[in-house]
Amino acid sequence: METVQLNALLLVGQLQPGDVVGFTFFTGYMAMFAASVFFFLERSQVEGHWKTSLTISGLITMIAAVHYYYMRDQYLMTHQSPTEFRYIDWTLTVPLMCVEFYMIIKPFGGKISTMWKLIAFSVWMLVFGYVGESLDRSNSAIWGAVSTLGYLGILYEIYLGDVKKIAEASQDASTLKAVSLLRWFVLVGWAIYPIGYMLIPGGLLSGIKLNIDLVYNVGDAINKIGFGLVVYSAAVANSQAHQDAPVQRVDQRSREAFTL
Ligand SMILES: *C/C=C(C)/C=C/C=C(C)/C=C/C1=C(C)CCCC1(C)C
Repeated sequence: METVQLNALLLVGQLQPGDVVGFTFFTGYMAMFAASVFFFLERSQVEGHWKTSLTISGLITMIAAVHYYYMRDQYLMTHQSPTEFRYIDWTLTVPLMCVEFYMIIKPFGGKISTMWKLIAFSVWMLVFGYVGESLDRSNSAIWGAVSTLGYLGILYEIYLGDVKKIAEASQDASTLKAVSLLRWFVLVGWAIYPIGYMLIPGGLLSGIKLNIDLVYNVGDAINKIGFGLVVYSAAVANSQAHQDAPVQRVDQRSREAFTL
């Protein structure tokens, strides 16, 4: 018992040479942390509702940073997947990404019910994913299929449903660009997760020698930081467009004054 405790103590924070997965837990932690500081500080550079969008981007990476801190230690001690922390993190951050979509379309008539639909689909996706990955691993394929229905629901909403319709009706260049880029993250970036999930023994890709945490860690870095950066660049572009507008008006007025 004592040796177990001592070993546990010694292993905390110890990264062994060649531990690629452990490496990505450290990198992931630091990158999420740095991204949060960036998003929070940049709030002052943008206008109006974009401030809230940047706050949410910062919260997403901050929540992830805290969970990476715990996941990293658990992984180093046990060399097992920290599945519980992983799903707690996703349960908080994925709905916040749905809120980001809502925040972007809200000024153009986006409805709160659209946000709740997206959140409901994401909770469905994650609850059944967790059942398959932790509680009933021998049936992971079935639970994975059920979970995928939630993922498809999100894709439907953003590619064909409310989010698409309102973004198109907005005729606002930076909103359209942000929505179409964020959609790509959900279609391509989020597809990394079911691929990782299929590495579970008995899954479609279980024959492939690839660590599931490596896949999830790479997915998280792309999707949480990349997603936040897209929101950030839309925020900057939109705020600059707004700042330029009054300047042009003043210019015109002074030109008129001059000609009079
Ligand atoms: C920051 C974390 C993100 C964006 C996590 C996203 C997670 C998913 C899109 C997970 C999807 C899954 C399926 C579609 C089926 C198999 C089970 C999951 C939960 C891995």
